[in-house]
Amino acid sequence: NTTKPVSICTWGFTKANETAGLALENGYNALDAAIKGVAVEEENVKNTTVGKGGAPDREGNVTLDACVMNSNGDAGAVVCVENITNVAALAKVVMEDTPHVMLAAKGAEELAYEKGFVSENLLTENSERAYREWLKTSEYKPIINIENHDTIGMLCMDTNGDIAGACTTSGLSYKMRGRVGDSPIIGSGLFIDNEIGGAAATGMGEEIMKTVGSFLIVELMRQGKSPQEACEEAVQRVVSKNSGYQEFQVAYIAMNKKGETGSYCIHPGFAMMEYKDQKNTRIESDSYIKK
Ligand code: SD4
Repeated sequence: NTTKPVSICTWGFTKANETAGLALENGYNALDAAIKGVAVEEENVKNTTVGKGGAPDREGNVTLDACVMNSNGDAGAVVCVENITNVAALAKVVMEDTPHVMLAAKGAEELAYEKGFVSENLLTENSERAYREWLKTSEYKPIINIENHDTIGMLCMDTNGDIAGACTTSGLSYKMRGRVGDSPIIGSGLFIDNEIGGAAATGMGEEIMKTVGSFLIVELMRQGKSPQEACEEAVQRVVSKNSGYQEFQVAYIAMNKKGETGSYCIHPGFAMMEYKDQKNTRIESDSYIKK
């Protein structure tokens, strides 16, 4: 008994998730709906962790990371890309129009222009002001705490019951130049296996990568765990491998082939959006550390 279509995403991105949900209702396939959904946040200059308006690295450059995965198991990713807002759509171009899975920096940017993407200044006045403020102390604390992150990972199941997803971010604020987190790494920030389901992550990318979190969740669902149980076990894995877990946030969302969903995180404060039965609902996530 499968509910479809379904869309879920990290954080309270009401409009992004609704956009994806409505696109699915209108017959979009799962990947195109997810890309359309996350584009809402890529274009939202108030979101300082995704796309245009994203916080720069510690030298003042906004560099974006994204990946997509479709229901055939094809994947595309771009890392450390400047001047392009819709990097999830660019990741799809890498997947479809090149023989590769991942392109970095200038090479990805050049491909974007070749395909008609426009160059934009991603550093908004507000993020430049915040950056200048940060420069006064230049305290390099590459720690994702509970509030200062808003990466969007999205999982969609279309009316055919096929699952795909997208994940897009500007990464850690004031990161080292060239630093890439989990979000564009297939298996870490996102993983889809259309026979089983999908998962996506947000939070401290280094910890998510070291435990290959999204792949782990899909494999746990393959073994029979529910999306909720699988997210819990993946958070448990991070916690058991790093005794410093009190200091950073990691959060996961997951969906299986029945359209069942789950989410879990280390610290209270994480939520996901779920579009199901034509309703778009915010679901507060349970956490390893209780309030
Ligand atoms: C990263 N996981 O680059 C991302 C950061 C994030 O909301 O999720 N921010 O490590």
